[in-house]
Amino acid sequence: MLFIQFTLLVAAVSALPSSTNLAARQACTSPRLRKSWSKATVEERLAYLEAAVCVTKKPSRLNKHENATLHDDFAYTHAVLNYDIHSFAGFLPWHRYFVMVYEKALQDCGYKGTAMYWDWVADSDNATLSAVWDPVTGFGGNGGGTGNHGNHAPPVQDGPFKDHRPLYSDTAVDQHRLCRNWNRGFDENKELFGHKYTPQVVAEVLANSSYDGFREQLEGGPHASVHFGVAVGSGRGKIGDLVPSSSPNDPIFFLHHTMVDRLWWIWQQADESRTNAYDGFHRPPQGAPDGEQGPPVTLDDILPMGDLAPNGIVGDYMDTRNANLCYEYPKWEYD
Ligand SMILES: [Cu+2]
Repeated sequence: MLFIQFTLLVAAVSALPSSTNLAARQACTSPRLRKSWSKATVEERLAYLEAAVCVTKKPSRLNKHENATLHDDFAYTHAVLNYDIHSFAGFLPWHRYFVMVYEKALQDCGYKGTAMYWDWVADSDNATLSAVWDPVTGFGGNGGGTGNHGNHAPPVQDGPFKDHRPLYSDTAVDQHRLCRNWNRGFDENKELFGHKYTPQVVAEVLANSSYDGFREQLEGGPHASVHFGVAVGSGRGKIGDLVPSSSPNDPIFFLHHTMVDRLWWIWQQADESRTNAYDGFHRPPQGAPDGEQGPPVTLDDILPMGDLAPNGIVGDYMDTRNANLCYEYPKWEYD
């Protein structure tokens, strides 16, 4: 009898999130609409860029290195956690939280808007022509110029980040100019691998009925293709900033991941039961034999954020209408 009572108590306790953030799970009253960069006004874009430049000049919170800025903290945090935040279910909620931490950093720099996304599905026909690459109302274009850039791809030549000097490559101190190395679409490829994220391809990814099936195809397909399309020019040159684990070095990272987040939101919107749909397995410890997997994921899992921000809990980052997120996106619009 005693044993049964104890079991019931344990069951009741474990039904609650392990470290409840009940305030976070209150619904917000008026969610904000996150916009596509190409549909924002010029004033909105310039306000975003001004704040993004401000983040590259603000002092570090982590204080790992005397030259580090707040922007470097984002790259470092992502790099140091690389193994724990990619290639499993936690990829989507972790990056949702990470974009939110960045959105707050922009707002601390006086920005009044929300995160915006690069709609690479709409731009997939020739992503090099996207509004995001504009030298004045965007993030500047491809790397270029002459000279020796060591291990790095050619530096970005124009736009508000042409003087941005990321401190890290992966987790190593290696200050360099922001660099990109666009895939120019030779052979069977479209520019920036756009054939990997057309409306048709992405609609197929969205057709997955299981959370982790959807996550795996989105992460390995369109998400990865954008990283590689911007940074590795068909593997024939040196690697730009958007590919190593320090990929937040390139401020376009946050617009890319806001688009990834939007696609997850669109997938969740298709059925009410998907708001809290979360399944799959943790990764095994690093170096474990091939084929091994970690324990099943749960909504109580921790989203580690290093010293950049408090750790989160997956369950707090599932519903974008929770008070701690409080945003929504335009729906699927490519048919
Ligand atoms: Cu990532």
